[in-house]
Amino acid sequence: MKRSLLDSIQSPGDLRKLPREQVPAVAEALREEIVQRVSRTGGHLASSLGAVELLTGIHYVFDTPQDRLCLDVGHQGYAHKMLTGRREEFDRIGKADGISKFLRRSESPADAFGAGHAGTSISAALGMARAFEHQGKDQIAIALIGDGGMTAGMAFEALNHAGHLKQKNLVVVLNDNEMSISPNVGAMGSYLSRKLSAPMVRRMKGWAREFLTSIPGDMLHWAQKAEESLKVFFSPGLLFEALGFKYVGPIQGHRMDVVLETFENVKAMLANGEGPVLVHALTAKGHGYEPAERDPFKYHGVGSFDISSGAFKPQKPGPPKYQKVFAQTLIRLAREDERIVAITAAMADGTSLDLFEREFPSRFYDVGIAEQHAVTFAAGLACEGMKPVAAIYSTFLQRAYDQVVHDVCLQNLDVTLAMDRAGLVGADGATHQGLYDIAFLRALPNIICMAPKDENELQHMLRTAVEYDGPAAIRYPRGAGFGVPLDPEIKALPVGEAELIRDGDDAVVIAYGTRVNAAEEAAAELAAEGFSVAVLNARFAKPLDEARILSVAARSRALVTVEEHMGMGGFGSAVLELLSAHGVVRPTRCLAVPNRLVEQGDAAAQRSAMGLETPGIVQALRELLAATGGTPDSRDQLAATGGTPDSRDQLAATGGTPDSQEPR
Ligand SMILES: Cc1ncc(C[n+]2csc(CCOP(=O)(O)OP(=O)(O)O)c2C)c(N)n1
Repeated sequence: MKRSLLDSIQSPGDLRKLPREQVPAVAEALREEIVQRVSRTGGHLASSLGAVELLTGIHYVFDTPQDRLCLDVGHQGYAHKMLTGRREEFDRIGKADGISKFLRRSESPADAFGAGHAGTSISAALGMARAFEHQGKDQIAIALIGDGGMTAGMAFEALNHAGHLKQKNLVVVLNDNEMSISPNVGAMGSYLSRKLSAPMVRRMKGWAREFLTSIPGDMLHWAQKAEESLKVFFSPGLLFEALGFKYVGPIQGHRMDVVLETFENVKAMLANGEGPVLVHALTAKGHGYEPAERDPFKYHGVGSFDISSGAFKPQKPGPPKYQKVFAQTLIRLAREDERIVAITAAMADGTSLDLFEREFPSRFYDVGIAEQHAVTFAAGLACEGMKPVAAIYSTFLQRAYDQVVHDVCLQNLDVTLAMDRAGLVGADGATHQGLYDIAFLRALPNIICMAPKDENELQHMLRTAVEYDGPAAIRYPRGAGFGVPLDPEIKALPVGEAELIRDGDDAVVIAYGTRVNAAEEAAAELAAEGFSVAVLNARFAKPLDEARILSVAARSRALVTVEEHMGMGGFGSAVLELLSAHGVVRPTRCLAVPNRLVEQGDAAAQRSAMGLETPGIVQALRELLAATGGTPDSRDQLAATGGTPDSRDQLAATGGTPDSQEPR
């Protein structure tokens, strides 16, 4: 790579050694390098280009990392990463052992706060600012948040609190590009809109100021009132000032000179005890790279692309994505039932609900980055007889847990939660893993939880969920399905009924969701060795098909469960709880994600390493079968533990029968 001005910058301290006149060139070099690097690796292009000057300005003016910088989401932070010693590591961004696409405290001391989910930066920065005050330290905390992030309720909770505390060492920089991933939603966005803050407003404020200085003293009071009124009517800062912030802006966020001057003024304001301060910067997503500027939505998160044309590498045609099957199914169901409405929290494209919006614009809601509101809004709709389907990534639903508990499940409301990106998410890493939802949902009253084995079953599950009169959750993964044919007729499945895919009595694999396919392959492999292994597609983690599970377990020597979820509290745990409640003891292996932080990496490789693919299941079965007798037909160990393949005694003693159909 050719020599760059950035070569001399390994830390913000190095940046601050440069004369002020050179800072615009640093911003330019960063922009060029972001385009270069992301064109090879993929990543968050448009957001990062839009924040180059703001990040450069913050690091130049403030004493980072002593002054703490908290980035909201962290996806806009590539310039920050490059200015803090991680430039050479970009080739492994999002890859196993590489740098994160978001922020991790463990990655750099410059990442003051870990991030990946939106709306957290102001709360975290306020906590830090407060800690400095407790500790008598003279440090500043800065939050950089987008107008999308600002639609998160948490951001307002933090602003409200910061204003109340009159937090003098806190700066919030609002990076306002009028975009979330897609165009931002809501009154807040329009309120901040540059149309309101147009030059006319500034001119009027200027006239007011001139007027103030030209009038005699006794009229000053009235004139000040007049200026206040102007602000009231025209300034987008009114809200922030009402919340107790000094509002600075709107400034042009791509004019490096303006950005530097503004931050210097803000620093002086803080020194003068005038904090907290909110800087409102107007920016353009994708700024400086024409294709991204023209279509910032398309270039929000990209794969590799050709810099000169902006063209992406053509994708190999493959099976349809779960997301598309989900949206197309919902469209079909909505054609039949006008009570169905669809809700997304700023992920219309990611969930494919943009397809639904096209056909049913008035029955589609993008609520902004507001998962909590999305769930309770759905609850309200359900109270009045609508059938809301909220498609929320598994990881983002975590934020709305109490809303799921208190507003949906406790009241037994007819809400469908479509949990997208359930399971391992690959390059997005730890903050985005969908690995906890079975555990956090199955404990709740009234809700039913299901996971399809493939994209065809997803269709049927969606109908099942929508027709079920109560809360229903479906988890399905990111990306392409298996390419199975889609049944033309979409049928509701019997709630709580598993599907016996393959019978056998040496062992049984009970698989949940997309692991069913691997379980089938494993059973086939063992069949070639003379073992007969049953495969049960559980379909439901709640209610479990208790009768069927107890029946297959009772006639097997060994049992394996498999799921793409944390082992603790997951589907396997549910099966073990059932077996133990009925005294059915079988050597069991629960194949699941181990209870540790799962970082970014190739999802398929991670699955293999965790034993969740066919070889892992085969190995678990072999080990269990060897430990319970070894030969295909030996049942001795089973007999020794009190069970026989055909004995139903234990079950009968506990009131269950293998074929009983309840509870469903
Ligand atoms: C709680 C949560 N919900 C959804 C997302 C997905 N998401 C990532 S970036 C983004 C848009 C952020 O918009 P904004 O803050 O304006 O930043 P910009 O990309 O416009 O710079 C969304 C919705 C998330 N990270 N966290």
